[in-house]
Amino acid sequence: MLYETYSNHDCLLKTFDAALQEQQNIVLQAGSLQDPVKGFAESVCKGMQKKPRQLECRFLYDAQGSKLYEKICSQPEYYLTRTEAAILQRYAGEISRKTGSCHLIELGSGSSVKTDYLLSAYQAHYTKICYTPIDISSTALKLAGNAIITKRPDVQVVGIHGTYNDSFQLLSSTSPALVIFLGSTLGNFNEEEEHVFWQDISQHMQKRDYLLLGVDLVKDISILEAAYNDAAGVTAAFTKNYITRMNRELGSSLDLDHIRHVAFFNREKSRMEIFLEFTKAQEILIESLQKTFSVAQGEMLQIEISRKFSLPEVKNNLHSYGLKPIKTYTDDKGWFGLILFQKTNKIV
Ligand code: AVI
Repeated sequence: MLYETYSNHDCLLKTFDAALQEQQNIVLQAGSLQDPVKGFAESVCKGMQKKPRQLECRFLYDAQGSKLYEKICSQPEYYLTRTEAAILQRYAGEISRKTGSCHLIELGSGSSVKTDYLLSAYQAHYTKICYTPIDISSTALKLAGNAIITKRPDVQVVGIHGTYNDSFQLLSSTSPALVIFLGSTLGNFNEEEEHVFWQDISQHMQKRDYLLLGVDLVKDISILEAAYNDAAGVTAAFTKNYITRMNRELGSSLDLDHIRHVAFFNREKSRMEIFLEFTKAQEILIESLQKTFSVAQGEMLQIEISRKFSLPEVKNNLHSYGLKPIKTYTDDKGWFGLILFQKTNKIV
């Protein structure tokens, strides 16, 4: 896979179009990620000034964090990935027939492992498949891209190393498209972030384009809490890796032995809440900004939320952004939902 960097957004869009025309396999890095340490420092500083303190979960995914997340996905308690994969395996053929031939664009593609069911189904029905994975981890993108072009030489891969914001404008040059948003990543947005996200997507999707959305559904609390507190401690290591990243990139000098992972279900807000609890008072230093924040013993920094949904709620909500539900797929236990939407012109 080629890898090129573009700080200018128009230039990125032009190169994206040219790569599609020239059948290149390439990953394009967007300008927003060119100074990740500065972005991280500013984000931590902002999060530490909130009340209660909240850090942005996207910084969980450095190279080590992405690896740990892949490991979480195979833990016995973390049912989300295998349940969604089984739904995809079962219905990818039907989904590909419903949408017809189209450009596949995946937001937050990670390892792209589950997407392979879709690539296989689209290849079985259509020639000339183009896949655009979009992710903030360059390691994950390069590994996934290389694996796909090796296994499926007829699939063209034009990836974007960037944020979701970097990719919305691509939607005007890729129609007809299927936008893929799996893994219940939607659950990591709060309601306000979700609103902005759907507004942006629906503004940029062309009429008749499709969206395939994977959402984790509300279920027994003990199952939810076990999924975020696996016995092998992989989720705890994933959360604590945030601190390792702060120590390495921001010079924070925090003592990891006195910070622990806490995750529980907030029934009122229908979401898992994941925190780092400080078991002794510590100072967080952000060297480049010359800032220090005191954290008291027992204080919890929120690192992530993971909302759990109901199917009618999701379908009604997206309908109001002009995304019409076409078909819903779930597993036998009704633990996870995959919904296919089509863009209409009507915003309700
Ligand atoms: C990526 N995201 C959907 C995961 C989730 O379940 O919210 C992230 C995760 N955090 C802890 N375990 C998994």
